[in-house]
Amino acid sequence: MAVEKLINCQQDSRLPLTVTKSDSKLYMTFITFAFISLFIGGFMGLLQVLVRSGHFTLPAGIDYYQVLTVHGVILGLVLTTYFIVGFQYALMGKTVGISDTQRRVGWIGFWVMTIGTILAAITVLYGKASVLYTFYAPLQAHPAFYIGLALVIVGSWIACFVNWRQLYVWKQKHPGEKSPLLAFMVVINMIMWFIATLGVAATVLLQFIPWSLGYTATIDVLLSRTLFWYFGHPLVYFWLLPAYMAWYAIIPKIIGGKIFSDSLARLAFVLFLFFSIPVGLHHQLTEPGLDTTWKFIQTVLTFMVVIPSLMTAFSMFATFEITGSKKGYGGLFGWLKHLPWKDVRFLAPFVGMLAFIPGGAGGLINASYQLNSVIHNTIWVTGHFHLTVATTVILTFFGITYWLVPHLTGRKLTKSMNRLGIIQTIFWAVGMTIMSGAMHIQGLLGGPRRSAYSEYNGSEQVAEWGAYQMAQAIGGSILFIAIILILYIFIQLTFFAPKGKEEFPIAEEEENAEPTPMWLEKWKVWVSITVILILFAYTIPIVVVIQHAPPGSPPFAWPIGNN
Ligand code: HAS
Repeated sequence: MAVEKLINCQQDSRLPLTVTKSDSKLYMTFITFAFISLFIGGFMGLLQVLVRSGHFTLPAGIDYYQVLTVHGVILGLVLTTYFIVGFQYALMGKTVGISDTQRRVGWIGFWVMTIGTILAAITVLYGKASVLYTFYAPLQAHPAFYIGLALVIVGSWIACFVNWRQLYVWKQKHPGEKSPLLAFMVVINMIMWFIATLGVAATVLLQFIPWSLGYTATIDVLLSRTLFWYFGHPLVYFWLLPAYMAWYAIIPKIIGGKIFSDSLARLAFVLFLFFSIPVGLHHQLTEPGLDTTWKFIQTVLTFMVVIPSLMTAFSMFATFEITGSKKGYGGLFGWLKHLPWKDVRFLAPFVGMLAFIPGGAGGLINASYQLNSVIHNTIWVTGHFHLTVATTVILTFFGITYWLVPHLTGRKLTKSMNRLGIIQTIFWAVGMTIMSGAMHIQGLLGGPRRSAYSEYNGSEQVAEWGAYQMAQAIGGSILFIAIILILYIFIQLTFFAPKGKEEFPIAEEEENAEPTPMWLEKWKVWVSITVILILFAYTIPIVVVIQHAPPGSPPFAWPIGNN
């Protein structure tokens, strides 16, 4: 049995490693880029809700869809990817270390991503790529938009390779030891990201770029959308998993507790790897040309990916309850009293957790095949993802910012900044409750998404939409105030807060915790199962789509076939 277990090395014997100035510079550059994106994207969001209220017209002939594209691309793709890569580098650096070469390669990744982002941004700003963040064909953008996106993906792959290498080098030096939990989680997230982005890279390189360059006259729309959603759903877990890293391994330390179960946390992440990808058809349930059997199979797989989130909820409740009872708080809800409500490092992620209860429930509704026909393409879906990514994930990212940024800049989170952070969290929660709630209701009344002109269907319900659109404008304006607040806090923590030492809180396991089983580190097995599941869920649907490609639109263009 002993062979079956890894040495259950307590993390405090080797953690945390120190972060050098050069390390901080790399991590902070990614995070700063994310906050600049938040300002630009958030401002576009404000313009959108104002336009949709019907009481505001965009000045100087600016196009609504241009604004919507900037909002989606810069918040959904740029902010998230930069923050996640920067945060994950910090986690890896702190737990397994980063070498000079790895840091240098990390910088190459940054510049590749940034050149790509600038290229894509220029096309959008010139009005040559108003195709939204999903860039559905047959909407066509300037080739530089797709080339820019491809570079962002390649840059993020460089980060994948660096993170994998970091753990590999550590493993060589620590034979027989289990990898630190946070490093394990980062590596899983990056494996998932790499496999997922192969789909979007395929459609961009083989379909969109040749088509936008004029090598082909048409494009196979269904194939492009299927490849996009092969990537699009794991994209949302790429956002979620770094938040879960903080919930599992950082929040327990902040509340004065221990990790509930190292094994459970790892198992949840392995399940995310398996089930995040073979589920993309649940975004295409209303789409003709895809067989209903395969849609149903992917619906079932979608419900499998709910399980690791339920495990996470269980784990969080257990952490709170055990920590509370150790501090002497008894009774069914006594644990609630011990939580550090006045510590914004805890409060912001906790509000994110609360938002994920309705956010996750909404996801289950979306995924329920028949119910999807009620909400698909309505603004309900926009409400759903503002609760999940724009509340659960982003509030956790803010919670991380409150300690990570001062830790990296050698400053302190002062009492006044902490208080301002609490106000920021409240503004965010209130603004989002109003905006997202109104979006959900208007969606149920049939209000469309992705559209500035919501009066088109002429039904009786349209009259009811006005109030909800106004509520969205109010909620969105409160959110914009919250964005200004977090930017102010970020600037303070980066440049002006008093010098000092801020903790990098990494939780430990219980002293008498059961050793984590050896099999949880069987990387080759996990990747093989993931690939088998993907091949099972996608081979036949994609073969059928290619076989039935419309005349004159080859599935893949140059160099495979040029019409
Ligand atoms: Fe989703 C559409 C299904 C989760 C984001 N989703 C979207 C889109 C985005 C998005 C961006 O099946 C729009 C894409 C587009 O532009 O078209 N989603 C799901 C399901 C889940 C889910 C089943 N989504 C997310 C997450 C996102 C995200 C996470 C971002 C981060 N989603 C869909 C479907 C569509 C969709 C369809 C397509 C709709 C259509 O027709 O277009 C699940 O992963 C949800 C599982 C979550 C739970 C909740 C667990 C709760 C926890 C909190 C515990 C709280 C604690 C605190 C501990 C089961 C972990 C408690 C304390 C107390 C005191 C109470």
